[in-house]
Amino acid sequence: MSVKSATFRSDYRAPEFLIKTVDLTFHLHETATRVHNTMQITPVGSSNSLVLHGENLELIQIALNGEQVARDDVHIDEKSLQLTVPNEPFELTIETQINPAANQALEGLYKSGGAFCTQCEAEGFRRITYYLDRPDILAQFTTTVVGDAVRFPYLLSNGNAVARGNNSDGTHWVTWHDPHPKPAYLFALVAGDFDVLNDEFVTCSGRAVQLQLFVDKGNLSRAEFAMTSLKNSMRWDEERFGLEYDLDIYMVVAVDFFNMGAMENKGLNVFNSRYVLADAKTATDQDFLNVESVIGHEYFHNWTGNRITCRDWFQLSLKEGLTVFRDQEFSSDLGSRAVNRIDAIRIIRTHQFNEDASPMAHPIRPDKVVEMNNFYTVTVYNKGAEVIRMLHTILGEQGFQAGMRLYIERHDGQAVTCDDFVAAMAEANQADLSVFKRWYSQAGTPIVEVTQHYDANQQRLTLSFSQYTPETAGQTEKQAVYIPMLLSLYGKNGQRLSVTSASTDRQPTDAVRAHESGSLLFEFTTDSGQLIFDNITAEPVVALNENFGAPIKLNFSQSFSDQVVLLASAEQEVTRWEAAQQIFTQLIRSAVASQQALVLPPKVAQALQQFVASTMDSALKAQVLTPPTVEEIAEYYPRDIPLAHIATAVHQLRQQLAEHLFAEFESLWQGYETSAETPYTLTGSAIAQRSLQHTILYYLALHMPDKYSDVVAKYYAAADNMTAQQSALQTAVHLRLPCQEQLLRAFERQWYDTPLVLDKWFAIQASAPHTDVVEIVKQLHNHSRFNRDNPNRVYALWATFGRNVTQFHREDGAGYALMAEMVSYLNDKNPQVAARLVTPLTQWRRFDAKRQSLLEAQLRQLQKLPNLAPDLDEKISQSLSPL
Ligand code: B3K
Ligand code: ZN
Repeated sequence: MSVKSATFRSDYRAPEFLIKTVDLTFHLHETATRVHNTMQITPVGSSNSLVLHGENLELIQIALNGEQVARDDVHIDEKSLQLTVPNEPFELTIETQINPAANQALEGLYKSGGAFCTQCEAEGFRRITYYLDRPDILAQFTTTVVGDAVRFPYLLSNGNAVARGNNSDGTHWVTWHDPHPKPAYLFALVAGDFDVLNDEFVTCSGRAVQLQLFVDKGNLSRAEFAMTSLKNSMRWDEERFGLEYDLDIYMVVAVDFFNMGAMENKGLNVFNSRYVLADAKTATDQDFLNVESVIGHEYFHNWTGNRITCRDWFQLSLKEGLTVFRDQEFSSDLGSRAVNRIDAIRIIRTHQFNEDASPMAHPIRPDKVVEMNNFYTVTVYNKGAEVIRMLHTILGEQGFQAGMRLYIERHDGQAVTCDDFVAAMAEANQADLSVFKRWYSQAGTPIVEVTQHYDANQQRLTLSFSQYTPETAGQTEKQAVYIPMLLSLYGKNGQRLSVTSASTDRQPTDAVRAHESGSLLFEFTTDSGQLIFDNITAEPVVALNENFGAPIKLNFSQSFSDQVVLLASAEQEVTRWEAAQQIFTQLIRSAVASQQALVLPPKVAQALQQFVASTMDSALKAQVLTPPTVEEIAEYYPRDIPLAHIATAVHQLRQQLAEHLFAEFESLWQGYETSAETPYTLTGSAIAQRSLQHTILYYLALHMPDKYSDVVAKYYAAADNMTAQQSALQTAVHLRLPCQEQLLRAFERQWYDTPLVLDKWFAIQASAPHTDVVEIVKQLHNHSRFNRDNPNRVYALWATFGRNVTQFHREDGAGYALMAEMVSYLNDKNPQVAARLVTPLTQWRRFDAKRQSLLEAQLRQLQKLPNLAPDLDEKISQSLSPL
């Protein structure tokens, strides 16, 4: 059992000591790196006992104001170092030794291939040296890195390089100084041999910033897109948020061994290579868009995260929710706003709703944490971004930007809380956000019920709203939340009604206001309420929660005819897409309930045919033609998820779409085939066209596998880009087309030596809807190119398998046993990755009795592991604890 105990948000205490400056010297060595650390420390409380964090460190020596401290006067345990210090400013020097080569947790200083690199967020710096490793300690860092001149020509750290030199023993050194005081989690060091892409950005005030992108040798051409994205990010933050970069240099290093996407270390981002390396041959359109968004995200942290940081880790969403919102806006301003919004909605509906229904449910600002790494979640990040988006909806772009300006003016250079952020937003807008703040403290997905009543005599439409939030793990009492409900009224002919006012049962007038998006905004902040629209001459069609303005589940029964009106005519693309999703969801759920075959109603089929034949944007067509997944539908069932029935209904829906739209699909496909081969470009319209083309090929092959197998194989063979290759392979494998083996072999041969691409090959097979996937995953695990110690490989094969709900939850429990074995292995090596993989096991209470007992047995077994890491311990205990 692990020794780590929970910490609570309410236990926050201001620090008793501040660290003004820290001077670090690293003598790099694979297994014995020496870290020399000199801190200027100022006591600010009355304590003369200093406790520093430290883990996996070997203390070499310690000196206070230049005098050695005797070992007996220092108390060291597994997590800390304590000594008695004077009640006035002092200098503390600590030398420690660490073993980067043995560090497989990839936290602290570790080796990625031949290079040294660091990851310090959340609490990795304490694995480098003894320190006050908490985000409210802001210090100025000066870092000297000493290393072999041949193997490590580049020695990098935060800030500006201020001195360098060579030693007679074949080593060289560089000293870096970062003028911006920062918390230790933003510290970074990289040493290695790279190819470098150099560029420059001139800021709005005319300062030239040197840009450098470091990649493994031979990968330079795959770094161009990331560099362009970086410059776009810098320009966008100036234009949309008025925020300018603040150092003379910005560096990004791509490494192959990395637990997550990337890290916003000040002036020296470290990236998982999958979010840097991209060219048409090896990256899909989605990969390119991901590179753009992660490059943007880390860059935007420079203001929302680095200049203004978190007071404590419970406030993580202060920087993450806000920065995800900013990167979403960046991608939307540069690309398709509707597709970006749809992607974000799908993430919330599948993954965040799932987390809300899990034993690890937590508010976007958690109250209790055992292992902080467990809280880099879709709730903190993506629901956090939805909460920021709701503020944006309520305050409008101008009001939101006024709030941002006040927030930055007030808190630049500080470590602050979510409350501070909301206070700035409220004050800049003279708004009362006290009810709104419940979004920060309350976990769970609110359910909003709406009924529509039309009185023809009075020409009056009444919409009745009520809301409640089902209880979540550890939080039973719930209050009404502040829901900015965007809505529109349409005539049955598809004309939007120009309604601008409504009354309620409480307020007489102005219960709604015109919103800048074109919809009406109803601020629904109580348990129940009514909206009354007068002078409505005929029963209208109502579009509710447009743009998914609030992250809620909506219960609103609407006829197919009304939904078809919205699909065909709504002014906002997201509203059209949503209408189709609602139709599909309703069809799937009724088929599950009745256990009868799903049949597409003729009027729906007809509306979809017209939609596909219309001049609507291809990307939106592709989105409309992509119904909810089994995972998304499963979130409608709190208990006894009828997995097999959902899977059947989802499959039948796809078959029905393939059948009813076959003629439209065939003619579109013929158009693609006869149009001249166009070389790959990454424009919005080319991306959109490919997404529709690939969706259509899937449906054609679903409907006529034998005929279209050859078409898929030919399309694969002719492809000049990874988007086409990947999609053809996925269609072949997921539909088990006759060409499947041939394509799998061709892909494997072609990309055998390109791990990031071969990851797609692993993932496609692990996500297939076939009953032998468990066995296939087992085999692939032993593939000569699989490496269980590289997080990217593990995510591609194992995390993908864990998300394949129908096959992971195969009735015999074989998936559970396999996953548990992998989790046990990773427990000793990389607990962060282990904790990610254990997630699908922890939701055992939501399944039938048989699966429950199989899942529970695996969890109990894992709980007995010797040296169970706190990451796993927290999730497993949470999952097994009585309700
Ligand atoms: N801030 C980092 C995430 C750190 C995760 C630590 N386990 C990346 C990001 O959100 O930008
Ligand atoms: Zn972030």
